[in-house]
Amino acid sequence: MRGSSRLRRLAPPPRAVDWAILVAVASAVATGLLAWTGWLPPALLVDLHGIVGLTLAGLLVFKFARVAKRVLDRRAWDRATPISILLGVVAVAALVSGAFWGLGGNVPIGPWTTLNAHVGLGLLAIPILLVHLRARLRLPSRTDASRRSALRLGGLLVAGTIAWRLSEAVAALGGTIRDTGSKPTGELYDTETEGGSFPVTSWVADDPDPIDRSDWSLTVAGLDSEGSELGYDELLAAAGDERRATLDCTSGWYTVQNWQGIRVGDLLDQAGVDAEAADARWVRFVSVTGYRWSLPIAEAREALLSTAIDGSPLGHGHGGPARLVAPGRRGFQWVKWVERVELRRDPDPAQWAVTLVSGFD
Ligand SMILES: Nc1nc2c(c(=O)[nH]1)N[C@H]1C(S)=C(S)[C@@H](COP(=O)(O)O)O[C@H]1N2
Ligand SMILES: [Mo]
Repeated sequence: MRGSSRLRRLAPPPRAVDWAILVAVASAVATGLLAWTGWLPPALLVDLHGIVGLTLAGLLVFKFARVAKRVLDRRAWDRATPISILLGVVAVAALVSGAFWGLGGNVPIGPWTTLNAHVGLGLLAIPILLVHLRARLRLPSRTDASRRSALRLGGLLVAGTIAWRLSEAVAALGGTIRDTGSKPTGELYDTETEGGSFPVTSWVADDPDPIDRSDWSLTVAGLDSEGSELGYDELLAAAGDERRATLDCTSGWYTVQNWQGIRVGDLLDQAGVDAEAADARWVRFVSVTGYRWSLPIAEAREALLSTAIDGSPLGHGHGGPARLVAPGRRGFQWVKWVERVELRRDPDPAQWAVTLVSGFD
C-alpha cells in the first residue's frame, strides 16, 4: 500500500516511538491530574495536556501501523497480546473522549460527563500500561537515539502543537471553555437545580438528609479552644457580605453566581478565636457528612461562608444552611452543609481521601 509505505518512511525507529509514547503518557497523566484537581494553576497545564495528547495520537498511529500485522494474525499472539490490545482500545477511547470534550462535545452517561469518562479512561490506562510494560519493556539502545529519530519526534511534537491550536479555535466557536476545561452549565445537564440555575453535584456519595435550620448550629473553633457556637439566625444577622464567584466543578461545568454570607475572617474575629492565631496557618471547613477542606488562613479569611444565592437562602442541594465559597478554588473544595470552622496549625492531607469516600458507610 502506498499510504503505509509513506507512513513507514516518516516513522521514527520503533523503540524511539515506544519510549516517546511512555514519556507522553506520563506527561499527559501528570498535567491532566494537576490541572483537573486545581493543584497548580491550570492555564499552561491544559495547553501542555492537549499538545501531549495530540502528539501521543500521532505516535500511536506509527505504533499501530507497526504492530497491526502481529495483532491481526491470531497465530502470532502470545500471552501478553490481549493486554496489549486492551491497552490500545482504552488509550484510543481516552484520546477520543478527551478530544471530543476539548472540541466542545459532551455525551453524558448518567451523571457522568464526557470529561469524567476521559479522566476515568486515562486513569484506567495506567495499570494496564504497567502490565503491558512488564511483558514488553525493552531498554533503549544507542541506535534509537539518532539525529533522525530526534527530528522526526520533534516534527510530531510540532504537529501536535499546531493541532492543539486549531482545536482550540474550533472549540472557541462553540462557546467559552475555561482554562480548567470547564464549560458554562446549561447545555451540559438537565437536572434538578434548586434555584441559582446550576446543577447540584456531590462528589461520589455525599448525600445527607435536609437540615432543619432550627436544629443546626455552626461551631467556630480555635486551636485549643472550642470557640463559640452560632445558631442559624445569629449567623444570618452577622452575614452582610457578598462575592461574585465562579463555581467550577471537575465534572466540567462552571457557573458564575452572586453569593451572600459572612466573610470567614469576620466570622473568626467575631467568635474571638483569631486572637490566638499566631500559630494558626490553616482553616478547616467540615460538613455534617464529614466531608472537609482546609485553606491557608490568609485565603480562608477572604473566603465566604455563604447562606444565600441572589438573595434566596441556599437550597439543601447547594449546601444550605451554609457552604464555603472559595473563589479561585475547584468546586470540590467548596464544602457544603458546613457545621464546623476550625483553626489548625497544619494542613490536612487526608482531606483528599475523605472527599472520595465521604458518604459511604
Ligand atoms: N459536603 C460536601 N460538599 C461538597 C460536595 C460533596 O459531595 N459534599 N461536592 C463538591 C463538589 S464536587 C462541587 S462541584 C460543589 C457543587 O456544588 P453545588 O451542588 O451547589 O453545585 O460542591 C462541593 N461541595
Ligand atoms: Mo465537583
